[in-house]
Amino acid sequence: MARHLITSALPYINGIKHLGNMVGSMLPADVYARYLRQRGNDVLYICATDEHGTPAELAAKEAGLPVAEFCAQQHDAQKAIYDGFALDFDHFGRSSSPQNVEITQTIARELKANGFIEERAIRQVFSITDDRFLPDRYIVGTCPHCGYDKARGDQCENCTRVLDPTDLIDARSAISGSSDLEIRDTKHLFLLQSKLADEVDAWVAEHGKDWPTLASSIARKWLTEGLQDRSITRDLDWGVPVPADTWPDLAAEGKVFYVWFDAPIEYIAATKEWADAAPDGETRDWKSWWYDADTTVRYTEFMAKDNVPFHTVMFPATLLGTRDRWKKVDYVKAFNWLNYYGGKFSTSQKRGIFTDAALELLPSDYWRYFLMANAPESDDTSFSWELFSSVVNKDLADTLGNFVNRVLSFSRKRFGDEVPAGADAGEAEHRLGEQIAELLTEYESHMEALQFRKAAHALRTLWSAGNSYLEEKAPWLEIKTDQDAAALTLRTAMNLIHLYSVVSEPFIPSSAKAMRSAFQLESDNARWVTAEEARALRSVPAGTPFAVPPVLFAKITEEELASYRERFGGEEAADTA
Ligand code: B3M
Ligand code: ZN
Repeated sequence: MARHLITSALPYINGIKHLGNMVGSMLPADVYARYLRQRGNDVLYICATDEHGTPAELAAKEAGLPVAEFCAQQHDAQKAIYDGFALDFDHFGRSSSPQNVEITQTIARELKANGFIEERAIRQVFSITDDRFLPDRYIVGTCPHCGYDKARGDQCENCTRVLDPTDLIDARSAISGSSDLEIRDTKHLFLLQSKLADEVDAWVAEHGKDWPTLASSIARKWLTEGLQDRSITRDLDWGVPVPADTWPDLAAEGKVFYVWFDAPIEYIAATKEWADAAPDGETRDWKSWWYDADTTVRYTEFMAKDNVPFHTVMFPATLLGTRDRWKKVDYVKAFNWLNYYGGKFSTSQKRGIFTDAALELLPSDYWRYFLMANAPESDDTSFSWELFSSVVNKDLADTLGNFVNRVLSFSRKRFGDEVPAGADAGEAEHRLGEQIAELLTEYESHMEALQFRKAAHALRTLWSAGNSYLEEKAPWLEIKTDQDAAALTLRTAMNLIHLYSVVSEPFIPSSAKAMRSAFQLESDNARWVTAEEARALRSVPAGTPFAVPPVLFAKITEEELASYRERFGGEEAADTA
């Protein structure tokens, strides 16, 4: 039994995420984790909210809440939505946890001991009015490059150039608006990435060979441009404190680690949170997943492309620099952008569909299937309500849902509420069995390769095969002349339904469960189907009681389509972007 560690990029705490975030990190990770579990692997799927940094402090301020309270509320709000999407995390933690404080500090100490963290004096902007330093987004002003007057201390949103707060013209505090600022000398910790560059390069050369091009090319690009030493502390109230035993001066000044330093470490810490939360009588060994686990655990990370540099270069540099036996990533599954009618989904401009609104509209399986079948894997893809409703109507309602309902209702009407026996399998059933076994192998190979669009396509082809079989056999005609022939067709089709219920689970878990529980089998679970079982189509024997589940997928009507377009904005919303 293989051990699989899976993480998805940690959603930032400052607000509800949109569907573009969902499809590039958590959803594919959940699909993959479910698939591997069904196949009997030992899987640990870990995620958490990313809670530190200036955006969290500023969002809390805007909400009028102390930052700790704001984060606690937002964590619960996000968690509830992910439950709604049926994301089956083994643990959904918080980067502000005591476990993360402990492990982040440990790693920082190790880096210092090995000469990879150094204290340096730098000049920073200090606000007299606010009585504090103004890092990153706490300072705004005019961009020296393009003249945009709301550029932030870390970056100009208009021309995208990376800035240093001291570059800004007419700088002012984002907190008070005060321009009573001065430059003060202060000390910060720097991670000496330049000293680790060769090692990271060698590590990427060895381990990045099998990553998707999107991930390896971004890693290469960063390495070619050269790894710079980076400041990894900030003057903020909220964050992992610099440990006083190692840096007493900086700790006394209240410095905390930079959010991108502690966020990836939370993957490890959240695993410890999971272990610490074990119910009585159960022991969970977090260390065996992360320590000395090079050959025993396969670690897969999911993220959108903007997060790739941090995961393929900076986090590995951090772990390599510890000279300790921390597990590093084996496979980086990176995604492009999902757009909204060709324009960007945007949290700040509230354009596109947010995860909470999506769930208010339709059950999670509709979204899960659509998003994965159109995942931005090889390129950016675009959401439109037209495409969404056509995929839902064709694939889910017509191809799968209708098949299930038609078969079960017809059989109940003609043969009662047990699976009918009928004739022995004939030529058509043997052909079908071969075809299903073959399609299943294809589906599995795409899942193993983490090719989700192709996997969704193969799944839909499996569903279609059932429809073709049914059309070919036409039990509604067979029944007029040969009851046994009709019963055989229906029993075979019911076995297909059961097979679908198992193999569709990664994509549409709630509907899959409804399909599976239509049959009252003695022992039933979602354990994966073997090729032999697929060929035989006999898992549900004659005489098994069954019920007809409520309609699995309702079609999206023209009126609904129009109302969604109206409410969320269609083309126009993107045009004005
Ligand atoms: N929170 C991504 C983001 O919000 C960031 C991911 C952290 S993963 C360690 O864009
Ligand atoms: Zn600019």
